[in-house]
Amino acid sequence: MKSDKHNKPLVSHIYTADPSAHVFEGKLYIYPSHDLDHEQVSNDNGDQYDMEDYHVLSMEDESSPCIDHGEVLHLRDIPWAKQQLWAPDVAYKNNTYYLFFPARDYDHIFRIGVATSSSPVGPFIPEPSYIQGSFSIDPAVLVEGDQAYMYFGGLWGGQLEKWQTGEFVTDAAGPAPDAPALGPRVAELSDDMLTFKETPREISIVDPSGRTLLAGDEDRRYFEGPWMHKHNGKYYLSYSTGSTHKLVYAIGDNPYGPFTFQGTIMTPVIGWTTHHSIVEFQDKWYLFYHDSSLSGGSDNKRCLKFTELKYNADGTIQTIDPYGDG
Ligand code: FUB
Repeated sequence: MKSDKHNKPLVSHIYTADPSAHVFEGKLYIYPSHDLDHEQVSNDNGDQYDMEDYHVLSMEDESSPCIDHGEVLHLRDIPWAKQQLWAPDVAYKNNTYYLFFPARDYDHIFRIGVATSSSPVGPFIPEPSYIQGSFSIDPAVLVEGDQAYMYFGGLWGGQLEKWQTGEFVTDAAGPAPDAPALGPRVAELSDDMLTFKETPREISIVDPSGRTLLAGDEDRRYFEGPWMHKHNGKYYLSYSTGSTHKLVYAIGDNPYGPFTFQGTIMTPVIGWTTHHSIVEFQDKWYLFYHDSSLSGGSDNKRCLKFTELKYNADGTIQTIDPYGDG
């Protein structure tokens, strides 16, 4: 039976967004961004998302209360980061929990950092510098046996357009509408999870005919918030389409792709951003996401929610209407 916690704010004492959900030690842990109630200007650069710390949430099962374990990392303790702690993720390997997070450095460039803990609820101790060679936002890490891959990247405020040459170009524009869309990036992580083992590669997302999605195809092209999960041996890359506010997915045969576009996981939510994660827990699959319902629609004051995610027999995902009856 569906718990009455589905599609409701998971917590309401703080604003939360960008949930990365994982099962650690038999329990469900959720690593969100912590939205703050401030007066920053709202613009396409994302200045309104001016977050300063991370909390960890957990649930024993889908019906139990969601516990806030409190602040586990603060901006003031990260030597290289100046502002904007955006969407994080956590991975477990080497008996250690690794919190990966994007932030702007003192040159206003988004980089991706890592902090470690022996516990899934932290506290997390940051490394002195960001991961060398990292850029842009929204890290999501897939651990497969001894290997781990980081997926990342976001357009507009996430600065992915500025890295097309491999260097940061301050005023670089995005591709023309009829040119190939920018793809998210993937890099294998080193065994100690603290560095990239390789130069990040751009992921190709193609339509069912094998043609690369175009930049003007805003209903399908990659914008931000990548997530990677495996189902029946296939690799599912899911992400936000940004300007068209959808969560969509593409399927591939290996961690690097290419990935073939499939369809929509979730139709638009209240608020501009949409960001998610997918996790299998106690024999069900769940979609964690956010909307701005708790604040009455304020883009930078979001709240986490979850619902069950269902596959069809052919491996495709059933589209979810966040405000439907289903
Ligand atoms: O929360 C700040 C940014 O908004 C995230 O990094 C994006 O994915 C979007 O949700």
